[in-house]
Amino acid sequence: MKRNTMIFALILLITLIGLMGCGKDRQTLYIFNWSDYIDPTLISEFEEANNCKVKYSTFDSNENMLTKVKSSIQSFDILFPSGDHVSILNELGLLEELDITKITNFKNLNTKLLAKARSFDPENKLSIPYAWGLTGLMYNKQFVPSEIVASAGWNILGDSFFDGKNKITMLDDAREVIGAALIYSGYSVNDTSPEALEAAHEVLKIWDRNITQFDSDSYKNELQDGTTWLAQAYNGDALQQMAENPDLAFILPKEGAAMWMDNMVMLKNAQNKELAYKFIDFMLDPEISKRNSEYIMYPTPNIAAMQMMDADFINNKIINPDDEYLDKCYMIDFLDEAVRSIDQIYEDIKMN
Ligand code: N2P
Repeated sequence: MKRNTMIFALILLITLIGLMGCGKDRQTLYIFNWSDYIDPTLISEFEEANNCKVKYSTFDSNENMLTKVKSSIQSFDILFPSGDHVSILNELGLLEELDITKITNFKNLNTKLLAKARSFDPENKLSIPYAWGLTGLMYNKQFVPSEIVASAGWNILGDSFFDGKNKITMLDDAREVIGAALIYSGYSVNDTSPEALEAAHEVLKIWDRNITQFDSDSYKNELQDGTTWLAQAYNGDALQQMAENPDLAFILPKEGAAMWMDNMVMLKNAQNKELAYKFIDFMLDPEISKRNSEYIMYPTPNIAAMQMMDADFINNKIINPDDEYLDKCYMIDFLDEAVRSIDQIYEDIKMN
């Protein structure tokens, strides 16, 4: 064989081996997260750094996530449930107990928030706090006059200004909807006593006259074009929209708000546990976590990242309300069987 032919054959062989190897080594990580809840550039960076593929899917409520996870033939490696749903997934036996020694950046987490997380994950072994926030109201200033929103509380949802206009939406989430009515009625979002639920139910019947749909995603576009004027919304999602449209604004209702923490969990039947650990660790890197938080506009429980945040982020009262306001907020807790009465009221309101 001539020398050139031999070199060509050798290069061809090396390329073929390389291609075969690459195809075999390139694992896929399946992630299921809330919509608008990650900086997409981080996904490609992770893929490149780990020579892998990430199949990234999104959901718009814990309930939808749970239904998909329970029924899907396609399983996921990592999910991002809220605290109460960490408990629900665990009760169903679906969660992997994490080996924290594999998550070197775990040390960056705020110990106060880890303590809060113990209400749904008693040993901090099933879930890694990812972001937290509050649920309030977003509106379009072009359609809702300032006198209507001045010192607004949750009862703006029943304001006669909106009568017959069909311009209000609430989230498609039983805990959030009943939670808002509970807070307005002077109860905690976790109060399932008959008096509390009765009061919340009555309030919701009034609000419902103005509510056109229970929806956790399309309201974001609808607020831009005037299809919706006022919507129950998550604070960070609202800030993302407000950054694009100066007509949009957010209200932290005066009575207080529901609060939640979303978390990364690994499923017991995850196909790629090692890669899943790498992803969790990657997201906990202070620089990565800072970039992500700035993009999604939610505070991170990563204290090392928070310490590097710009003053604009830290001083933003929608992201970081004063302690005085936080004292009026209630973390949505796991309720076990008692959640059924909340679901029943929600179904009743949706049907009528
Ligand atoms: C992300 C909203 C997540 C907040 N778009 C609800 N836990």
